[in-house]
Amino acid sequence: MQPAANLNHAAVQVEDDRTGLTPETLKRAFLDNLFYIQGKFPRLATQHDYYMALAYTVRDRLLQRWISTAAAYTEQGSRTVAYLSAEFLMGPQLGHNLVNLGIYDIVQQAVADLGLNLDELMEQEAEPGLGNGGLGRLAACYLDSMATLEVPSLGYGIRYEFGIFRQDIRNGQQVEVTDKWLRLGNPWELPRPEWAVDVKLGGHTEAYTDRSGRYRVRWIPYQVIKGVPYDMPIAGYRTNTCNTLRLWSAQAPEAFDFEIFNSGDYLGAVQDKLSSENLSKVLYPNDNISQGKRLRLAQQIFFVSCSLQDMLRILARQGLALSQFSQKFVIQLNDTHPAVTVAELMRLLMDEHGLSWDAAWDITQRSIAYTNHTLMPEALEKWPVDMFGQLLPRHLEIIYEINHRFLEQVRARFPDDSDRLRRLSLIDESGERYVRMAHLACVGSFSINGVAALHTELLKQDVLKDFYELYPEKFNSKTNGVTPRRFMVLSNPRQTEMLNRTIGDTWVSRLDELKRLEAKAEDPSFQHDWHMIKQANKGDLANYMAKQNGLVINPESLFDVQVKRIHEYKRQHLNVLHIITLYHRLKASPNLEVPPRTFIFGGKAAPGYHVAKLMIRLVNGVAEVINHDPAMRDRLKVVFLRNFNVRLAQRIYPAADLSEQISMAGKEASGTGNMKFALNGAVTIGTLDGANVEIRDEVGAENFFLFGLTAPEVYALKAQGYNPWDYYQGDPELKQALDSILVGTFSRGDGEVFKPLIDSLLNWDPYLLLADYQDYVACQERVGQAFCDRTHWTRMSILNVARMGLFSSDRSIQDYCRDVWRTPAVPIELTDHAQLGE
Ligand code: NBY
Repeated sequence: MQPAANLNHAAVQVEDDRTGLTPETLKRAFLDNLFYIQGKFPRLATQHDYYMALAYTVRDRLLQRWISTAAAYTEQGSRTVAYLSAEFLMGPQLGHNLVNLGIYDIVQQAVADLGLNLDELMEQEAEPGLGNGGLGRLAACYLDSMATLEVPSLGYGIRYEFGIFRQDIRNGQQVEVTDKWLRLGNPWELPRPEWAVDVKLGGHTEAYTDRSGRYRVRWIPYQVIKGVPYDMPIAGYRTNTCNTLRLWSAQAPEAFDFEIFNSGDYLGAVQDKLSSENLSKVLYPNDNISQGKRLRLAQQIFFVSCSLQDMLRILARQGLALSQFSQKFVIQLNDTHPAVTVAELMRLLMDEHGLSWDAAWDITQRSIAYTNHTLMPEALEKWPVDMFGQLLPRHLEIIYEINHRFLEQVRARFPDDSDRLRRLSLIDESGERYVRMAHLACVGSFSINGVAALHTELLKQDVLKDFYELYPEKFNSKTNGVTPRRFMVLSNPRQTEMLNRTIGDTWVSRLDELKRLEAKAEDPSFQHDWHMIKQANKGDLANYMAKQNGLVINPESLFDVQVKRIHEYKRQHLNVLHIITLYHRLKASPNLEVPPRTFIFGGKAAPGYHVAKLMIRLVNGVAEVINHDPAMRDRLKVVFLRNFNVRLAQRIYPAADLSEQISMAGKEASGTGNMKFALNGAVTIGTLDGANVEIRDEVGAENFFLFGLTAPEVYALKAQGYNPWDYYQGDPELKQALDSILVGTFSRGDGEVFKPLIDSLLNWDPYLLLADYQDYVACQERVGQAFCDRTHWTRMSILNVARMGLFSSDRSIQDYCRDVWRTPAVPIELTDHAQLGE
């Protein structure tokens, strides 16, 4: 369509008030946005109005890149990564965009000239908490790295109206509060209603013969839901690339309620509209556990179908044939949450676009790659066949057909091995029948990867052993990484400034250049400055803890930190057993020489996970006793920081001395918090689990506090018959710690509160806390001694940072690009696409 000729002159100037980058144009744009978008003038404006005005000012400066990027990808038909994830834990956008655009300082100045404070404005932003933990945050780090490396990519997910709940602590217990992050508007999104699509649910299927006499299937749904895309810009670090995160919001389709409207049931129609909108209402707050709820499955098919239809639209729009799908797109499945992609792509290609099974299967298998994030059996998603068939009758048929053909192949390869067939089947038939989503993902994809070397090995040996024997060529390992832009430059400006001064600023996008710091590790004046930076960061966190928790914290004390989701396998309660032991030791021997310590915890428990909630209560119970004991003043403090989220994480990592990574070996797939701590100069105490193994290899065993059973030792101990009671009876300090919890020392004398937690430890202890306790406590003694030698500790801290270059998400993405995606970089030239009529 040609635009009206007179619009040709409506070009936006590149360097004008909407896009200019001088303090003057920034200030003018800011005031303009305050007036014309927020509808406020300074005397009436709130801090939030100012935040919004600034956010729009920054967004305008992204649009030139965003539009140029979209245009380049369209014109060049660039191969694009479609990153499908039920979660994107983006965190606050303003600061991160300022860093990536390289305008942090100038905007800070412009804002200050107007009498405002940038930190205070950034505090106004409601962070998009559209994820639970590691998996969702990894997706966000990967978007940052793909944009930075100029890799064409589209993130696809769900625009949850309520993200992860806000955690309040009342009487030491977690209370969940809904996260209404969109309440005051979201300046970082653009709705794209013109690209809305329909998604079918329920109903039944009918076979028919088409005009050419071919067998076809038609799906008559019970319900149709409209998906409306909202786009968020993803700017690369100092590149022109600005990719897109496309999140789908569920709505009732107009045509649907119109029918009911004609039948006179207006209120019924409105009800239907409400129920449709429920689909994208709330993020399921579980990590590493699958609940098997119908609404959750509906969310999965919803965002998967919307995203695939969107890809097919883009393909057609670029004039490419269906057979070119896998040249244009590579779909990365972030765990099995989007695994129904395999069946939905088949359905779209066959039922909606008329392809044959073989043609559709060829495209599907060439396009999809699957990342596994867990070794926890309870996290492996499976759906009761009945529920699946009621919601997705056509997909169930397709899955049966995939399974039939798949098992034929297995039978040919392994004749007379019915046990293997049963283990490999997409359907679990051991009792109630289930669809196994990990199996669907393995069969439907060309690549299967774990997220750390150890994790991938354990997948091959255990969880996905049969698939590894069948398809060894599909398996590969991609160790996770984190973005240094958010987790160093933005969150730790002091350390960043010192690094820039010492080795220049190119490390931000070439993290292995941190190596050059090694030369400084022995330099006393460098060590002194390094130490002072850590002290300043600790002072900031101490002030925050004073405000939040009403505690006086000594910034000279060892900040010993465990922040992550609360889970038994992560063993926050092992940390607590050490604290109680240290407490008992200090009570018994007041002259004991140990450095003062501040134990800091943070993390959310899934609302239905009672033991995890008890673990939070235990931390707070221990905190209450220790923090009120005059004998512990200046020696021990225990702090639980409420509502751990991306923003709080950014405050905590720079202030940590010791990073607790103490999961039972063989359970944490990778961990990414471990990387964020080490990149901010914390030393790790950890087990040989997940990426800890690789971190220790990189930083050197002498700069890492290792303890605990290894994964093979864990299996051996369990195989020989583990009895926690033996450890309890055999170690007086352990017994004393557990007994003190049981008699109510940390629950105001109530001996019932923690009984379930302690009973489970004494009778079962699936995560071997009691087996690892002694080694952990001994290792913590070595930590305490090392901390007392400031020079030694500072040297370890410097070397940790210097040797962490491998753990940039840029490296992870380069590995995916090389081994899995085969997506070349596409540099973007800024062109004046605001010019209409071209
Ligand atoms: O993914 C985490 C792993 O535990 C961690 O070791 C790894 O570093 C990280 C990134 O690879 N997994 C994780 O965060 N999982 C979830 O959040 C999650 C959320 C929902 C569900 C399952 C897992 N679910 O089934 O609903």
